[in-house]
Amino acid sequence: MTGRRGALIILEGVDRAGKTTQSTKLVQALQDRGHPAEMMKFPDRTTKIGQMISSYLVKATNLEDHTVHLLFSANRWELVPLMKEKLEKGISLVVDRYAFSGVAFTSAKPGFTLEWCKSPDVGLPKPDLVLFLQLSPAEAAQRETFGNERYERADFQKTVLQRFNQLMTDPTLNWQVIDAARTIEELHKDILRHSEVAIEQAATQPLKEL
Ligand code: DGP
Ligand code: NA
Ligand code: NA
Repeated sequence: MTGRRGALIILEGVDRAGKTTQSTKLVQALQDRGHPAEMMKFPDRTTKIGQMISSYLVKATNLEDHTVHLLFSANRWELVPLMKEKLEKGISLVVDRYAFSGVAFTSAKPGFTLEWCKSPDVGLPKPDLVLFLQLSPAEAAQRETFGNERYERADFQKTVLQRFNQLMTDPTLNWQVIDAARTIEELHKDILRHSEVAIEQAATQPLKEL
């Protein structure tokens, strides 16, 4: 009775790259083409842990940097049983941010190594595809101005981008870099093409772990 499993597809990138718009369009397009698909996003601000993270991001509370890193990771872990259940049922998950944001954002702070930042996420379901929406700091600056949330500063985002570039050298992951300076429709076409390939490949492969 083992049917096809769904694919775990992640969208990553610096803030303002268009991840949320593209995740929404991708889920719709996959469903229209007969691939069961659902959207998720991290941080998931609806859980108790997610509410602590949200309060930190809107600067209503301050949390120590290691502590908040572990909370972001815990927020991913608390959704793992649900993610596995859906993937096993054949539903592909399109996820707006994952462990890579966790590592890139925390390791952009002084005093954090990539290795320390990666460790709490070891064992999470491994993505079948990581789409990196690439936007240079200059291009990002031409978009709407940043909001008031923590991390929404050009200098910090520049360091985050450097960290993402380091993470992309991992050959055990299927990273695909998408030029996010193009139109919404152009990006969408590329993203859909990579996703359909990943869905076909995932169907015959066991889900691995980070
Ligand atoms: P979003 O809701 O996608 O705008 O994400 C909120 C902010 O939190 C955004 O600046 C990216 C950052 N972020 C996302 N995941 C993590 C994480 O795991 N750790 C840290 N430190 N920051 C994260
Ligand atoms: Na944001
Ligand atoms: Na977003």
